[in-house]
Amino acid sequence: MNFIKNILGVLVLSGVLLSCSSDDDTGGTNVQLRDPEEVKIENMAEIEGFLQTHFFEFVDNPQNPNFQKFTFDTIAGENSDKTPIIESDLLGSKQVIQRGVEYTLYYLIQREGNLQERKPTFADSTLVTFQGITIDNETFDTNPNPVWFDLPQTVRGFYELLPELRGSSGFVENGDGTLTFNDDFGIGVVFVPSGLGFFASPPIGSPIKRYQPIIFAVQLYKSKEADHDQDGIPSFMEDVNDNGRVDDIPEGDDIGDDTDGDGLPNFIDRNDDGDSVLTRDEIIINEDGTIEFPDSNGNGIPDYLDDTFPGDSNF
Ligand SMILES: [Ca+2]
Ligand SMILES: [Ca+2]
Ligand SMILES: [Ca+2]
Ligand SMILES: [Ca+2]
Repeated sequence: MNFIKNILGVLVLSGVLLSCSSDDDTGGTNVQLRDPEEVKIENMAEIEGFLQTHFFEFVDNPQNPNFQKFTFDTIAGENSDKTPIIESDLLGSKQVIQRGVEYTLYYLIQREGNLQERKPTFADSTLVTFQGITIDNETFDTNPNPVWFDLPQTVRGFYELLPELRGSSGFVENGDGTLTFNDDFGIGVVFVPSGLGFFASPPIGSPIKRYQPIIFAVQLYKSKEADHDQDGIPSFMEDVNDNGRVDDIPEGDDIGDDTDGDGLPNFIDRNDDGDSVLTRDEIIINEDGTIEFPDSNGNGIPDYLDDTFPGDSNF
């Protein structure tokens, strides 16, 4: 069942999903979404409660060595002596700001991955397997076959884990067309508050409840730097407002990620400033792969983001 592939694949813009679903749920009448800050406080208490009351085990899977499984259980009865996740040396956290709300995102790094391999950026393509688990410890999907994910199309709580991991040093091809990766790929788990997950709009048919935190256990085998619009600028460098997302729509004081306001965020726009010259022709890519951003008229704005240079006089 490729359920998770579908649910991750459809979450292109959580804002769009939120507005769609509030209409869908009610046949068009307005549903008041809950206050994200209030939901966050509840979710963080749930997640921290889970980390305090549960331990984890990493179970070998002889049938598929590339897909070892994480299991969680409560610290009680015969498991009273287990170490709660919150005390694990493998537990880390980072602060993530999404739509003005600051979240603490907890994650476990079971194994970082091969140190010679690159860490993906938040906007890259990644070859992964994963399990999805609700905070009620119910598995809502397992996807044991490696699949390429375009991180900007996944929920933020998922893609924020990937830059903490590295891929494997290689693989062997089995006779049947499958691959077995060397046992040095990255393995991690992330505990996702709903504001960085599905919020009010869990995928239809899944056991995830509205506003419920979820957990992803992820294996990273390989990653590729993405340049979605092939304009020569890697996608992670097209996060104009520098907030860890590439698809922001301008809102109030926030310039968003769409310089020319044509509805295409820069990472999928080949002409970022909408003038007469494509982005690729307004930057310099050196032989060693480094990129220069000329500012020909010296106004402090690089040419590729400056619609006054050379301007649209040719049109
Ligand atoms: Ca952004
Ligand atoms: Ca644009
Ligand atoms: Ca672009
Ligand atoms: Ca320009």
